[in-house]
Amino acid sequence: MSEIKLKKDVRSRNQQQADTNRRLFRKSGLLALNILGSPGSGKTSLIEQTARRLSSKLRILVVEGDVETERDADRIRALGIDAIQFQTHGSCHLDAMMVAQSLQEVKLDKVELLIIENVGNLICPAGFDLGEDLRIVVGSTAEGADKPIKYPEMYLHADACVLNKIDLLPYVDFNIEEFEAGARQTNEKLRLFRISCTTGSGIDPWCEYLQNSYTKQHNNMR
Ligand SMILES: Nc1nc2c(ncn2[C@@H]2O[C@H](COP(=O)(O)OP(=O)(O)OP(=O)(O)O)[C@@H](O)[C@H]2O)c(=O)[nH]1
Ligand SMILES: [Mg+2]
Repeated sequence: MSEIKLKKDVRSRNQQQADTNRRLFRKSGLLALNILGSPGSGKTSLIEQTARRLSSKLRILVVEGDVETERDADRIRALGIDAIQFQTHGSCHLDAMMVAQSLQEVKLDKVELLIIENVGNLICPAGFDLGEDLRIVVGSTAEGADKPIKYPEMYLHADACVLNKIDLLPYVDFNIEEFEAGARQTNEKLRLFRISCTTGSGIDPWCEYLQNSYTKQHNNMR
């Protein structure tokens, strides 16, 4: 089999499972997030902050994707939030089958907000639909403002972009306008958030966006 044919088969199998996941999520009435971004951009920190604010309002389940270790799931569990760790043992992204496997034993009708943290990587996760409702790309001021134009796939299909670590702006050479213009150039519909998970700055509008998205989804199902 040629490499191109093999890639097409992998993508189409993934898409079938992603469609199945999405149907299941819709039936359960939950809002599913796929959180992507480079290693260390602050994906888990964002989930921790989100869980702290929203766990009294929405029942949250987190699926953590990592190449190795249970560390990120342990961080979420330390907050009293249910978390499942999926270790890919080498794969640089989650796929829809991995998500389905992670959720096999879960009663999804008890979940209102499902947060999936993808493997830290600015390339591969972009090509794999997991069945999510919202795709969120997390960047940080430590990575350089040119990332959206250098890795456009990540931004192209995202619904929102969180720029994290804005507390570092006085110390790093980072042009926030350049970053946001690059992100918008790739995807003009992108919702932009400026956040610091360390200070908590910008977390409120982000959580409001999630709550409104959940309410909209829930009302649409009636
Ligand atoms: N200064 C600062 N540091 C942050 C912020 N958010 C996260 N960090 C730090 O950045 C590092 C990486 O954060 P994580 O949340 O583990 O990043 P991640 O994207 O989940 O990393 P991987 O799962 O390994 O891809 C940690 O040392 C965090 O404490 C922030 O807003 N400001
Ligand atoms: Mg993480």
